[in-house]
Amino acid sequence: MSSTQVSKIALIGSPNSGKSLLFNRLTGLNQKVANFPGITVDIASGKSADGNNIEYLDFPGVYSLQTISGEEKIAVQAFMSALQDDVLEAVICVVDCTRLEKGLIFALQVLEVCHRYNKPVLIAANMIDILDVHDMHFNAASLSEALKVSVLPVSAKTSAGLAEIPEALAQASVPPASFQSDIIASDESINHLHAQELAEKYGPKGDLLIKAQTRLDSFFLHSWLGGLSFFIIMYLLFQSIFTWAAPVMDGVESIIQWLASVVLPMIPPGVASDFTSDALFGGIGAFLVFVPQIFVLTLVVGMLEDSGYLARAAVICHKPLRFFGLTGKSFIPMLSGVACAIPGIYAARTVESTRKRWLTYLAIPLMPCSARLPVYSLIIAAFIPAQKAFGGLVGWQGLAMFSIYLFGILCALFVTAVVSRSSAELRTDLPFVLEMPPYRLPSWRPLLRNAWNRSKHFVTKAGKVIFAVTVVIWVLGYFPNYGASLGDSWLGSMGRWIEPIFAPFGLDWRYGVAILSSFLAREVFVGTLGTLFGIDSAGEDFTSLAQQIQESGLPLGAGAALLVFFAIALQCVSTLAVLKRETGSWRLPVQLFVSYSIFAYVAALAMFHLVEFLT
Ligand SMILES: Nc1nc2c(ncn2[C@@H]2O[C@H](COP(=O)(O)OP(=O)(O)OP(=O)(O)O)[C@@H](O)[C@H]2O)c(=O)[nH]1
Ligand SMILES: [Mg+2]
Repeated sequence: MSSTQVSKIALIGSPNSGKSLLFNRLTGLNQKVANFPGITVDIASGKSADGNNIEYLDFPGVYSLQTISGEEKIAVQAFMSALQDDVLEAVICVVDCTRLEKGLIFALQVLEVCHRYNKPVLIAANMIDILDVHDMHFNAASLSEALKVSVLPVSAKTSAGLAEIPEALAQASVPPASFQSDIIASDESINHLHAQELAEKYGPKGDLLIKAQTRLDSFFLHSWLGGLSFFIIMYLLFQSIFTWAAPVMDGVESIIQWLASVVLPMIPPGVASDFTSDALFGGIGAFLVFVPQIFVLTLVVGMLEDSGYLARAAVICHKPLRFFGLTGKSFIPMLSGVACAIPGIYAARTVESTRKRWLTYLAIPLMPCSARLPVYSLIIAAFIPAQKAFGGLVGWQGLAMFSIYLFGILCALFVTAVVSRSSAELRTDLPFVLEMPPYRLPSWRPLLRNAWNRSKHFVTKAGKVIFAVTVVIWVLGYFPNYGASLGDSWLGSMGRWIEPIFAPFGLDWRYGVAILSSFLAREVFVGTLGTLFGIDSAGEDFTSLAQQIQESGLPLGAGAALLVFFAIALQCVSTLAVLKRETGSWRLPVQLFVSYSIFAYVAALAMFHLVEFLT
């Protein structure tokens, strides 16, 4: 091997064994890690962080090399062809040493194929830190002797043993032919017996871990206690978005106001000053205020995932989801959709049944994604007072947010229920099998980093679109009369043209323009509206957008209609593009776009009249 040539090392193992965390440690990259099987759905690659010419490949977890299902199949095919085409230098088989038997069942298969293709194997016995905490031990040396390949105890969490990986890789040997013949070795039941025997002989002793887990499960999976705790946990999740993020949001708002008060006097009055005030502070500033909520939401969902609770939630949800034509496997894709539809759509690869996956695709765009959050927050802040009831237990704004989130979820379930009942074929299902990950205390650092990255990504990705749209909107709204009257601007004339579309639910043309601009990406709505109100209130003191909406006298029904419209409409170009990629055709994305737009419009109209009737 020449010094410039890169050697590729595959990281392979059962789901949830810690491959991605190990990969992140080895490469310094940031693959998604979570305490839930089936998180990685694509192969990621990255250069070794310590500068030697090693490239690590992080594979999706697989239970068996003789697999048949969705993303596992892709992973196995990719692994096998990497072996066949001789692109790998060596293989690291990651085994969770707290669940040694399960990991070994798969490791034995890996040894078998690596023997066939003449590839050295290193077994990384991961999560050794957990054994240390419980003062348990496992005999890596004897296991290594029995398997005739190196077994290196490591912890991707604490980085213990990781420094020895390059050395161990260099010395790793090709596994010898097993004592079983080829035909028998591919028989899984023999593998199971062998793995069980090895785990009993060399694995950690004691059932400390299992007892605590079972006790927790008897609560969280209890028929009604489980359901109740699920509801409470989800409710707290939404309250936390408001209560934890509120001070930071206020902080961001004060900083923007302060910046505006410092910067604006330095620019001579005229076009440049108006642009800075309306488009930069008004438009982009209005959107930045909501970033802390995205941070908190990602953090809390990450905590739940890492603790092992989400897999229990998927079990709790399986029965009700089945009623709506989905399966427990749809839970994680749908919940990921609460952050963003795009990872949700990728996560749907773990839904084995094609029909159920298709139904899951229908549900995901209706899940309340974080791009909707700024819109919801703005409207809620404009209409609902920031007061608490029941001795501070319930915040009205949090409650409103919970309701609108619930509304989105109910819409998703309504659609899948109706569509799944439309054909008998869609009702058939594969059995629901989901391995329960262990309960763990969440590790803070990766969670904080993940939340930070997500917010940063949101700002940079959405920021570009928002900036571009804001500039266009500002130019159209400012000229030809230099901001003297928004109504007489170019945008004003266009706005009047589209006004009849949204007038039936009480919105004037400014909202119409903001809604149309948000078909690129929902969060653009806030920036556009901020710019428009900015031009309109030229010369006045900087006030928050929510306050300006409040003062503009928008009827409550129109606010409610806006919420409903945004909950349903599929205003996201990226979601449509990813759906096209995953389904291989434009058919489903176009169908969804058209039908959800109509559905959104009709529902918003109904909401407007309902509220008007009641108030
Ligand atoms: N205590 C401890 N936890 C770990 C260790 N390695 C990984 N984890 C945790 O185990 C869980 C699974 O880690 P991942 O890296 O996502 O596992 P994976 O093998 O990539 O999983 P899939 O992509 O779903 O196949 C996460 O909650 C990690 O934080 C470790 O060495 N010690
Ligand atoms: Mg992974």
